Amino acid sequence: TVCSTPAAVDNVSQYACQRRTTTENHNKMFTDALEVLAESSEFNENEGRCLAFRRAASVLKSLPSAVRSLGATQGLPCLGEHTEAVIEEILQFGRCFKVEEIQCDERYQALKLFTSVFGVGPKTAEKWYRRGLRSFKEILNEPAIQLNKMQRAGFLYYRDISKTVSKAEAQALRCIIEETVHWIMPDAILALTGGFRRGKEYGHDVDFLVTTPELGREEGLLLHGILLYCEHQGTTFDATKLPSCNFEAMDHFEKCFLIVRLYEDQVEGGLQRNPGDSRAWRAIRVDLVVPPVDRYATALLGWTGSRQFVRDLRRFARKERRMLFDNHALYDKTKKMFLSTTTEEDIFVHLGLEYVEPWQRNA
Ligand code: 8DG
Ligand code: MN
Ligand code: MN
Repeated sequence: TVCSTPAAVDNVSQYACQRRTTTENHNKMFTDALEVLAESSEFNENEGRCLAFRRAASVLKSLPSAVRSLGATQGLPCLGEHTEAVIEEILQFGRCFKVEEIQCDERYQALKLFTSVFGVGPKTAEKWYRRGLRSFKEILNEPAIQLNKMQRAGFLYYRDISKTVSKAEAQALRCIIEETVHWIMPDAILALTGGFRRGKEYGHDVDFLVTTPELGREEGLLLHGILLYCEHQGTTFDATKLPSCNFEAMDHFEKCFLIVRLYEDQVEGGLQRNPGDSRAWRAIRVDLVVPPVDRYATALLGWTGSRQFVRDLRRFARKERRMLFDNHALYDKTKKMFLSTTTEEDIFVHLGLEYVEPWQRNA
């Protein structure tokens, strides 16, 4: 045989929630390519293909070493023939021609650029592309285009928020938000979630969960003083409507999609700045979610991500356990009852899964 499968690669689960995936990706060359293919499928509204490429990339991210031959991928789940072909091509030529073709494609480039603006999703991006628009300048100079409040802020702070956020910047924001939240409510609980909770060094935003020890007091918990922009969504959560027929990705908790100002002297080691920018501050994207305390664990698991990890946790619950899991609750369809979830560990125990630490959820 050309290559035997290393022992550590045996029995890789098809579910990301049964794999341990750190931030150390030994197969970035392959996963970057697969993510371009996934994104392109998404732009073409081919959800099945998009998911297949994302699953394949996620499996490769979990491997303890780099794939050096096609034989090494033998027995791995979720690698379809398209993915195999991509891996083979990269192994042979160091690049994938299909990926390069996509990256040169005018439509892909435009949709990627447009969706990089805060408040612009694939639908809006497609609409602008169909109108013949190709650049920000063309969009901003087109009188017929009505930007909403979120998109206007997205363009206004584009330079800053399209740049990564460092761990030090996230930490500084945590202190500021903590101080503000505690000033309003001294016993409030604040948790850093998202990529930074998973141990990532850089992120595209900073995600927080806020709640109060006493149920109900979290209602209307508002922030003042540091907000440049606030896309506020009041709670639409209704416990009597659970379990919802389709346990969804989006949740009903009160939340804010923010852009906040962070000052130079608030960050240890200073700000990440654009060249030539001498301002004493930068704008940063922050997500703030306020679940009631009895939903804290499910919300924390959902908002810690990664997206792929949580997606597979839901799929595992549904397919393997006849349970429904989302940001609000864990429901057992066989017993027809909600399961008590005080901590993340409880959720893993109910699902019969080994606990996976946040830093191992980078699927
Ligand atoms: P990054 O910001 O460093 O790029 O990575 P991330 O922190 O993992 O991604 P994110 O886009 O900030 O999302 C963090 C988690 O929040 C992710 O698992 C998805 C989850 N999430 C929900 N509901 C919602 C929602 O309504 N909007 C967004 N943007 N994310 C949500 O559970
Ligand atoms: Mn994030
Ligand atoms: Mn976020």
